[in-house]
Amino acid sequence: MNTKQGIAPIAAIIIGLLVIGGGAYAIKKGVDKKEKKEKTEMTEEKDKTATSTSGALHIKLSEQNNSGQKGEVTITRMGTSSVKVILNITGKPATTTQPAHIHVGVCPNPGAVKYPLTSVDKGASQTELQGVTIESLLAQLPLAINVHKSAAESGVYVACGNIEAKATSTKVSIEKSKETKKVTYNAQGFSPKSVTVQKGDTVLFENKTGKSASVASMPHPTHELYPEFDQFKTDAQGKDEFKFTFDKVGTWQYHDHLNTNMTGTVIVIE
Ligand SMILES: [Cu+2]
Repeated sequence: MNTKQGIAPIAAIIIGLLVIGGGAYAIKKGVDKKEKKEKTEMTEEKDKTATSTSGALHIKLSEQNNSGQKGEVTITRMGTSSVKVILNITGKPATTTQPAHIHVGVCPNPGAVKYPLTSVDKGASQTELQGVTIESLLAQLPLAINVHKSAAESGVYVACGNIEAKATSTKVSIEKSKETKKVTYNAQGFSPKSVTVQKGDTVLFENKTGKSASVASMPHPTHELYPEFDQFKTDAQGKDEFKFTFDKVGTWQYHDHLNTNMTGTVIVIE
């Protein structure tokens, strides 16, 4: 906790500098893109590639009311008129599902619910918001994402984060270097159950179940959703550590081939 607080101011300065440059660029890009839409499809396609890196919003959720819970939200584009909101809570596990919403206003006391999200279950929630775009969200700021203790105690907030325009370009700049994210697998299952990475990033699956396991893409038993994503087909076969580099954008559900009830998701964004 202390270390995190220690680097926070430095990170904030770096982020600030990136945002000043990146934000202005992103805004200009956005305007350019709109204008180009009227032109040929080829131009549009080319432009999309150029701006796709600014296509995600990343929001940190801070602990509220000593809940022991904090988290992370990624909002990505889905097609042209909807977004996917992926929320992960870390820290103290909840004993029940936890309602989550995008509210009007700012933390720690946001106002009315603007968009309900899927309740957080075992630390994870995914929602598709139809008719909502990253641009329309940014146009409605201030907005905040809030997680509640339980349906019964929805008045108690456990984690909250403001949606900020700067998040658009920041994440991209920081994560341009290839990252490795860790997923731990134990008797309770995969944790975090859903991870979001950028194309080219690596996920390390660590088997702590004490039993043999083999991570593989859905569906069982063919694994054809992402055939290469199959521990048994790699040199990590039979090992307790399996590293896989995701170079295909998409939502990749997986399971333990030897215990098919155990499932998880890797979301790969541009
Ligand atoms: Cu399988």
